[in-house]
Amino acid sequence: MTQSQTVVRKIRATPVHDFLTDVIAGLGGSPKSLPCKYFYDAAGTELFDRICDLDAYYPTRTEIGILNQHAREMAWLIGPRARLVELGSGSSTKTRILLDQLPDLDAYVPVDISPEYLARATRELARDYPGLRVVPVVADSTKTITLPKGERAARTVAFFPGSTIGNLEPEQARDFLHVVAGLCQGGGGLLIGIDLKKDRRMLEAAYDDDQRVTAAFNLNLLARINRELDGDFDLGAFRHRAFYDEAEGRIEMQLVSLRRQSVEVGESVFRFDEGEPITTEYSYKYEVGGFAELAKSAGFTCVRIWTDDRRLFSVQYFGVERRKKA
Ligand code: AVJ
Repeated sequence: MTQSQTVVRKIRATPVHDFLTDVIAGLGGSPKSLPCKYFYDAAGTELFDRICDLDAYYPTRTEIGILNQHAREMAWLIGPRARLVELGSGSSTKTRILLDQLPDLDAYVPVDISPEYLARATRELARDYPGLRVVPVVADSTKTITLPKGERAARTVAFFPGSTIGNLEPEQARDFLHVVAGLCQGGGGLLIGIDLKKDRRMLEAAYDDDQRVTAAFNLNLLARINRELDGDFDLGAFRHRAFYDEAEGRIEMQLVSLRRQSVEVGESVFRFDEGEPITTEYSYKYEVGGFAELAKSAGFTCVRIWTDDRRLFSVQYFGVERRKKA
């Protein structure tokens, strides 16, 4: 294989999670919960793309604005012959802004939980960036990340846009960052998008839009359980709720049972009281410096922080010391 060829590795269809096991554990718990990673089937992915286009959902366009404005500086920090590993790559839209400034990348390694999404993004990138080596990896990047060997690369830089790290509780986020620091040790780095704390009204409007797209996105989780796990959720008997928990610094999304009811999922039965919530997602918001502190505690050094004029969102670049701290 030469560097100038576009190489698209075959995507392995290894199961990355056990949906049924996680649903039974989550609905059997008290309080009830479901992991947010299961939002992203084909229907959920489409709904998420619509969320990103909503006026009320400021993170996507704000982050894209920051990337557009500072892409050259970001590319300079990423440096020559780097291997760019994107965690939760989705459609790779934001990556293109960086790729346009990185003609000498060693490889682009998109890591995503959805094989379908990954296959499409890889095809489209291969078409638009001839000469770019694209090495897709199907994985739940918040669990274990096993990367192909990258001995040709001068360094590994992780790209984690979208404030997706906000789904993790700060302690899990730190553990995750520590793993990423391990991947990027030896002069690499991390370019990460972080949503910022702000006015409650603006936050809540972003997660409870009046076009009800986020509500449909949330409820699709129950529809997906019905489709894939032989569930009998009555979608009309649950309501989307999203609120900012200021003490915890996070948006919490729930599906609230509108009545006392029982729901079957495969062989299991779950009882709900009227008003009982299922927590479906946390989305943590950070202070600019607060996140940098968290990253430092995971072994990173803060190099550069960019924000928009209104300080709604930030993109942060961290380096990793040559020798990883324990
Ligand atoms: C993809 C996790 C960054 O938390 O803002 C959007 C997901 N949920 N609207 C977020 C989401 C509801 C999103 N992340």
